[in-house]
Amino acid sequence: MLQNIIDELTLYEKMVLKGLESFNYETTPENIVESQNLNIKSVMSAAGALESKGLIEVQKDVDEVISLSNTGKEYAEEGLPERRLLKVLNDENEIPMKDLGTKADLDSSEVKIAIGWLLKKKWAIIDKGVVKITDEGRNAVSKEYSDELLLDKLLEVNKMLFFDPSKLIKEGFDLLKKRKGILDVKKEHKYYLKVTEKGKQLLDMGIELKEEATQLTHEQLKTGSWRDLKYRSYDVHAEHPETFPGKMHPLQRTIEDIRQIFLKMGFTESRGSILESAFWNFDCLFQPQDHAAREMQDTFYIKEPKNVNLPSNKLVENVRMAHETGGNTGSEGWGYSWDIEVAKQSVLRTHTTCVSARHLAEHEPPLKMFSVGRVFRRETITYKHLPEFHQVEGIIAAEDITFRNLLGILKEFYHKLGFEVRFRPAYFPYTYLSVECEIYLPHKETWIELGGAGMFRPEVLEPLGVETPVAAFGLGIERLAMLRLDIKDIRMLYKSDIGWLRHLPVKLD
Ligand code: FA5
Repeated sequence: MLQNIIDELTLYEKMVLKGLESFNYETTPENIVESQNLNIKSVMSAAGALESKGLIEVQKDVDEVISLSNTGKEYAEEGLPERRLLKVLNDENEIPMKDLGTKADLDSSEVKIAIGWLLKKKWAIIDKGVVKITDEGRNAVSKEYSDELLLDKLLEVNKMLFFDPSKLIKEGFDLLKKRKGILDVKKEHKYYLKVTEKGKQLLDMGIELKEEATQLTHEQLKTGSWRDLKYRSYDVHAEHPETFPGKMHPLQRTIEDIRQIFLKMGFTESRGSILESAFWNFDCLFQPQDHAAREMQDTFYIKEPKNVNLPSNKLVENVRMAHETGGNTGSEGWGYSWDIEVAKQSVLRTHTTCVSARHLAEHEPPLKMFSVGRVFRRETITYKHLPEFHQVEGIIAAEDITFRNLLGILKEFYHKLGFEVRFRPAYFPYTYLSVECEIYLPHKETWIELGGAGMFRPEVLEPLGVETPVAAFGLGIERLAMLRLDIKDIRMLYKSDIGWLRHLPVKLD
């Protein structure tokens, strides 16, 4: 393990570690720069890498540092303006204001500063336009003041820490900071490097400094000399920026997964259209024309086109008979007068079962068919209801297909998606026996309804000319996706919440 870490170290990282070892495991980056003959950038970037591997600690301090500005340097070298004026005053005792500049070799702005500070330091007084030296001024001639001592010191040492304990400096600083543009106060980052216990263990194992091959030349490849070079191991655990590769939307992912399951179970896929006639959506499925689901408040009826062509007369007549009298189905039918105009109305399909009905009209059993698609209902939106959602629909038609087979297939399907399913008796106008599938939510300790299923009734099959039993099911996909993604609100699937989408796995469990 530690050897792996050694193998993954860059040459610079090794040099910094070795350098720290020679300073008894801790020192400043500047010392490493000198001892290892590296530049500060390389040392700091190697230190960052070593820190992320837990081999050293990088302590960071911020110092406030003072240094002299250009004016400050000039004052330090030539004396403060008031000092220069004091010298002349000491010789001449008094000087008229107007002569100050020439006598002390100061420009007009410096004269102003000089007078101001002469008065502040009580080195002179002004009397009727004449500047006169005071006793305090005479005493000051041979003394250096704290501001001047600080200037001298800064000139000598270049910069010093702001928090210097010396009183002298503090007083000097207080005086100088009242004047503009003499001192520069800056923040300086200071680093200190310390080898951790893990780093020490690594150093104890011995770190060899050897040049590593970084870029191979054509020559090295041709002659095979690349074989004898030393390479650094890749650190597969190195920190890296987070990336968000493009991936399928989780709802589409779920649809694709469902598709794969049915294809692997031997089903063929069929597609229908979103715009359907009431005939295929309802009538064909033995749903009476006064059924609640057909009402305007449950179904979207389309204005344009208002009507859709119906299939062959024979099929339409068979359906009429099934509804009115039961026809040849052995049933009494619904016992009302069936209206072809109602059947012609165009609707947005309310379920995918119409795709199954069409498929049965066009294909001979035995068959196993599934279809996936959008369906539409006039629903109030809630955490588990949408007006537009997806269903997966399927039929299995063969001589010996039974209700038990249907339950087995549904169980198998949900198991493949990792869910436990249970069945409850239900009612659909087009199936008998009928069930609803429910899935267990362990964290809520409840069951959620995911779909309906059953054996198509003779009133459905006979008009379509189907002579074998047909098992059918229709399952909601959004609700299934909610379970897979562990989301509490179905609307999340249509929200385009990029933060949530980015952090979802590429492959769902
Ligand atoms: C049907 O749509 C039947 N056609 C299913 C069927 C097919 C039964 C074949 C028998 C034979 P239902 O209306 O219960 O059934 O809808 C099926 C599933 O769609 C529901 O269990 C639910 O998971 C989902 N679903 C229904 N309404 C909504 C909605 N508004 N929003 C989201 N999902 C819904």
